[in-house]
Amino acid sequence: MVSSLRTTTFKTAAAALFAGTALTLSACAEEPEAPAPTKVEGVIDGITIDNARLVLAPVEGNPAALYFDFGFDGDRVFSLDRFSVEGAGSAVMHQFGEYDYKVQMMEAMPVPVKKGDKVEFKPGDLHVMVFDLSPEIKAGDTAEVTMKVSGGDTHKFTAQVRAAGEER
Ligand SMILES: [Cu+2]
Repeated sequence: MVSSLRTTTFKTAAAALFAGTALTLSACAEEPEAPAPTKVEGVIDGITIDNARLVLAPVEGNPAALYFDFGFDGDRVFSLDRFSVEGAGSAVMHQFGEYDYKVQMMEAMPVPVKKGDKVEFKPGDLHVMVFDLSPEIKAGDTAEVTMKVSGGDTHKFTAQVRAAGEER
């Protein structure tokens, strides 16, 4: 009788202690200054972007093309699939391929990335087609690009806006 009472008391105390710990943890997680390890909004550790340029179409209103040199030296694996450009209606990853007996561009499959990989988005190859770009965005400006990888993390970078006739 005595021993079973002790056990009950112990269990209750343990439960209370556990509840207390859980409360402390959740309160801690809600504090804005709680350090989130190596997690910065809009930055994926290990990604480098070089030579980013958004080349406008010769005819205003036609889609622009985004090119850049992508590198990754982090420890995770993911794939590149979704892009958005500030001031544009949509952005779609394109690749050239043969379709209907003609070489033409089409939506690209997600590109898997691991440590040490480099991917060149370049003319005649993988690129991002940018649709419904605001006419406010002119050659000489910069454009804000957001890359959303599998898993939902984003990496933001800036591209130089170039006129159709400039070097691609
Ligand atoms: Cu394209």
